[in-house]
Amino acid sequence: MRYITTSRRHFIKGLGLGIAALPTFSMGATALWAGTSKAKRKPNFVVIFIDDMGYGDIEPFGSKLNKTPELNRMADEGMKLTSFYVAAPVCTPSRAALMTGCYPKRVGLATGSWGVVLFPKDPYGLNPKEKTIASILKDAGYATGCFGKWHLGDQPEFLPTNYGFDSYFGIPYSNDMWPPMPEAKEWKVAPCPLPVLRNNKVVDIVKDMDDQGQLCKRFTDEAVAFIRDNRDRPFFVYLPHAFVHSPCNARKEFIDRAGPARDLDEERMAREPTYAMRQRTRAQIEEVDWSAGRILKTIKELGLARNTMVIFTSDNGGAWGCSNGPLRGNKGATWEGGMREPTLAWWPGTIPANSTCDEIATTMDLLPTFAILGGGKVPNDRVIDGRNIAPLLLGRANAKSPHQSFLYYKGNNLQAVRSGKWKLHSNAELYNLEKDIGERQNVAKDNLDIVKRLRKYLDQAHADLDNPKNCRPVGKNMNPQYLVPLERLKDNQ
Ligand SMILES: [Ca+2]
Repeated sequence: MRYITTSRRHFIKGLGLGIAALPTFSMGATALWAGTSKAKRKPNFVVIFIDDMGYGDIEPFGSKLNKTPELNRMADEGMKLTSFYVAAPVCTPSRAALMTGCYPKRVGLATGSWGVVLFPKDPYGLNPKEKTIASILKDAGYATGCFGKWHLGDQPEFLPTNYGFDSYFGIPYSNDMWPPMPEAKEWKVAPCPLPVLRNNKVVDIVKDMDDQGQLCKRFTDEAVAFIRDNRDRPFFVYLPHAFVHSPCNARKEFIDRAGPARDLDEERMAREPTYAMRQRTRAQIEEVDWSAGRILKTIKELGLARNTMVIFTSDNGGAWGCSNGPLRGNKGATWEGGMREPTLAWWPGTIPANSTCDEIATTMDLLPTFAILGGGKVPNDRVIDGRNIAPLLLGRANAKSPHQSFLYYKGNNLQAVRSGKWKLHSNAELYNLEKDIGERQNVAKDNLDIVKRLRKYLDQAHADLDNPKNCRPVGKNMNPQYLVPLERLKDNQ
């Protein structure tokens, strides 16, 4: 773990504790904040989850194309996590892992019923018997809200209010699952409308690209209102943006500001839509930067900054139009570019300012970490793959990753494992990520002992997660229906 020394000092000072007085986490991480003068109540948690944004898409992670001043400030005031992973390189399983603290295969949702993700009217959904971050925090007295793209099932029993969310406003699946997309013809579903829901009720339809461009603002407005309404009690806000997933559009001011890609003329952009996509993606990235800034500003205005942890990350690697920086591969791949995410953690006075953590951490860790910090109960009647990363986030001296190994699954297929700086692919390629973050030089033949050690992790994972007894069943609805009757499609076109 690498910290900037001055930040560490600032952190200790912020807690009002000397190094020797820092409690150990075996006492319970709650002791760390409960003992401080300003943090008598439970901390609030906010997770801003971007869709399809890549490792190199924001300035704190090296973007030279996109302007992200709000995220720059968030990084200055918080921690940059440079080895933070999602547990799948596409939407649905990645979200299942975040919500449950488990590998997607563990909860039966490594894929949709017939595709790599859930599609409209899919009979599968996250099993409502799963405990989620929201249900655990709700049981611990939190107000809980989800504002944005869900994508863990669109049947009524699979919507967010069944998993511990008091409030929901958003779209039930991806924003490209709508009639105008040519791919719709190839789906095993009718070209169905893209509905907007409030709790379990359809309240609007995303009809055109102008509507698409408003989604970031609408979800942000809802999240801000929820935070204001619940300022006097602990809250958990999950803000899974539909941006920057295709079809890409943003509000006009962001499109105008992005302009044509800097190194390309307009004629070429018109000729090659890839470049137009890049410009629109840039506008979207700059709008989610605005969104993050608005959330942080609201928290500061309400005087809650020293009592609120905000995590900013993405659900999988960058797709078309995005940048994965130095990483190899992109969305859908188990190369680093598919699963390592540009992640920031912010909690002024508690998470050390302007710090960087390169230890392995994952979205699965947020469930146990939030449960412990929020006085909730980590389920002990089932396997949870995530671990408490509060020691990393809070800057405990010499804190190490709680993961001996991290597994890279593509659907139900185990394709790689990382332990420390080493990553072994199932085809026996070995990379030293510390020296070779781009996975260019296979060093297996010079490190046979390392290959052997990591191979054991793969064998253990097969023995564990290939055994159905160690996995839980997916939720199923044997008579799935479209959320919006198809006749309404004509009314809205
Ligand atoms: Ca995604």
